[in-house]
Amino acid sequence: MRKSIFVLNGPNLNRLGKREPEIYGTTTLAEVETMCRAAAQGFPLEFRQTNSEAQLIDWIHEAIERGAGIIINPAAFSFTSLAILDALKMFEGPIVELHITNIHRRESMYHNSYVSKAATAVIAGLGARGYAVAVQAMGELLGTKEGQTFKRKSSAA
Ligand code: DHK
Repeated sequence: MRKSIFVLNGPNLNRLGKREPEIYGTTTLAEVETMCRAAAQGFPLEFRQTNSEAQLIDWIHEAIERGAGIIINPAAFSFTSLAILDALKMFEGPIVELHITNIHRRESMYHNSYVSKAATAVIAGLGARGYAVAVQAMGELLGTKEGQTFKRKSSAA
């Protein structure tokens, strides 16, 4: 049985589509999930959202046990949570950090993501379609021999 790709979403993303549509667009999280499942190339997909930092950490721990790869939009926790960074450092598979917006072009409080220190790759600024790009890339990576034996090098920090 193939391990799952975990797509984890942080706070306020449950309101995607209604939340500052001029910034985050009008695509709802349910529509994003549909896009992810269409892009999953046969990989089982766990698609979840929470406003709780502790729940996000528990899901990362679950992925450590039964996940092949993690795609995570930590939302505001990107910039505040060492606890999420520490949890991600325990995950040995590929991690794609995803932001709908280009966080580097936004206000300065959005510029420094702790999560990037554990991420294999970062996608930011593609809008909701970035999720499908992330799932497609993760599926391709995991589908290769390299992906199947993927062991993230632990970061120096
Ligand atoms: C989503 C959020 O909720 C914000 O807190 C981040 C991120 C940006 C996004 O672009 O997906 O700053």
